Amino acid sequence: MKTVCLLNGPNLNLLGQRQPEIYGRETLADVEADCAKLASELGLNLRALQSNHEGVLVDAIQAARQDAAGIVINPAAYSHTSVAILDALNAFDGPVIEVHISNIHRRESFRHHSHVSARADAVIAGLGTEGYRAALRRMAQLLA
Ligand code: CA2
Repeated sequence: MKTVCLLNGPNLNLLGQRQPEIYGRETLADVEADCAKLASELGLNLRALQSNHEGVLVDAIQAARQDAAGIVINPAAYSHTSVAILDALNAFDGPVIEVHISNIHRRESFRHHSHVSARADAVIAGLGTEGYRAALRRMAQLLA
């Protein structure tokens, strides 16, 4: 069974606890559990990780080179700043799907550019937490 890595960046551990008008009411645990269930329905294995630390995310992307077929990533604020995460994703051979819960293009201008989008096979923004499940469905198609 192919493994998909679900990576979430800084502050997404607070999902469902603050700013529900922007990020919704689902917690990260809810998102990860729903994604694990959907992944198994799609014949995929899910490995989920959230970190507030850039280097931990880089390490997880490097580790994915060994055993993951695809990566779904919400790099959160690192989307807008991290060349290190982009470089790590460029060293990964499989499909990469970038997810943003909010529509970053309707927000402050510093959120409009994502370094990760230069590598992503697809970018989802503004679907709320449903974006993660949409990404997994597309990932299953790309890996079929
Ligand atoms: O819309 C997204 O998914 C973002 O990646 C979320 C990031 C933000 O920096 C990006 O520009 C867009 C922020 C994640 C913070 O998540 C929180 C969730 C609940 C409460 C507070 C923060």
